Amino acid sequence: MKKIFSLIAVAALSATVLAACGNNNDSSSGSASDSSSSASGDVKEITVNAKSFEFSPNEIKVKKGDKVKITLKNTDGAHGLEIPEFKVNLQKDGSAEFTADKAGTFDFDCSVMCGAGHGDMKGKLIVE
Ligand SMILES: [Cu+2]
Repeated sequence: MKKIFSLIAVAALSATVLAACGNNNDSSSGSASDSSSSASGDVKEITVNAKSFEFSPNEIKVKKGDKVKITLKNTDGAHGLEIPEFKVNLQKDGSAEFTADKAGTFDFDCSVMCGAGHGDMKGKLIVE
């Protein structure tokens, strides 16, 4: 009887080790492909149009690790674009680049006092 138990124990142990190895391989190959895709150097170019008193689009989605080039274009009035989390602050038409190195939802807003609707000029940058 004892021999059978030890055989079962050995079989269970090796099965666990094999399963653990399999899991490790899965996760390491997964993260390897993740890092290679973010290291590909792609720059996501996004143009945000600003008018009184609205951004278009007012929701931007990027992937974590993306290099983002954001361009502000004033179509009506003089507005700015500020993303404090990524130290972006455009105060007139122009571009800024940053790396979306953290996931989450971050607010952006107008950084130039542009009038009555200034406080309503808000948008969201979503990094997934
Ligand atoms: Cu404003």
